[in-house]
Amino acid sequence: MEANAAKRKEPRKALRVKVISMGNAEVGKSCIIKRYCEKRFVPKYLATIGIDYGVTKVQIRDREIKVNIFDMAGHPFFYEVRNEFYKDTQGVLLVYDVGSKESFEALDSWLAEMRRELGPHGSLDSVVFAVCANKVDAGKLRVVDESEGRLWAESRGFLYWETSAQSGEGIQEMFQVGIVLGILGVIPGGNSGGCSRWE
Ligand SMILES: Nc1nc2c(ncn2[C@@H]2O[C@H](COP(=O)(O)OP(=O)(O)OP(=O)(O)O)[C@@H](O)[C@H]2O)c(=O)[nH]1
Ligand SMILES: [Mg+2]
Repeated sequence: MEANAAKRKEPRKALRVKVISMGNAEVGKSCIIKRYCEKRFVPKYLATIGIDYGVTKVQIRDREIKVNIFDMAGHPFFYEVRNEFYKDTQGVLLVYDVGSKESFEALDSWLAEMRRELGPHGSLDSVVFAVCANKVDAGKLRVVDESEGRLWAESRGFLYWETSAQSGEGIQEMFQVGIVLGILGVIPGGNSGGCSRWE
């Protein structure tokens, strides 16, 4: 009886999840993360050098989730730095710029890079991918339309979101509903006290 009472009083351990960002340089990965974590937008381009790391907390019912975000540089030059960070990833922001066909066509090579780094024993099956069609605010400059992006994502079993780090469109939903709830759905033990693989 007493042991049970003590157990009930113990604060529940925060669940930790690991999320990475992937996509060509300048598509807006860092701005999406900044918009979500700091609710602001920086118009000036500041290329990520290697990797940026940050952690943000999300409350899902009575449970605190610590979302550890590794924001990767998209420039090919940083390949050697990026490849260390793919393992144990649970959620991926896979970002392209709707004004750049090249960034959309590069999505497959980003998946290939991740697959290659995880090696023959790694698997993408339990990873949650949120494809972000970013910069939807840019209006007439758009060259990749929604149906094309959505088809690419859904044919691979990925979630698709139209986002703008500038206006904030889609960002909150993509993170909360797409990434965090998506990950909790695939973690063994879910949000009922099981530990993330990363702990
Ligand atoms: N109009 C518009 N511009 C954006 C949006 N998101 C990002 N940008 C701009 O695009 C440029 C690149 O943004 P970043 O977030 O630094 O791009 P990144 O993908 O992190 O680039 P790397 O770190 O080099 O891989 C910056 O000038 C941003 O202000 C958006 O939703 N709309
Ligand atoms: Mg960046």
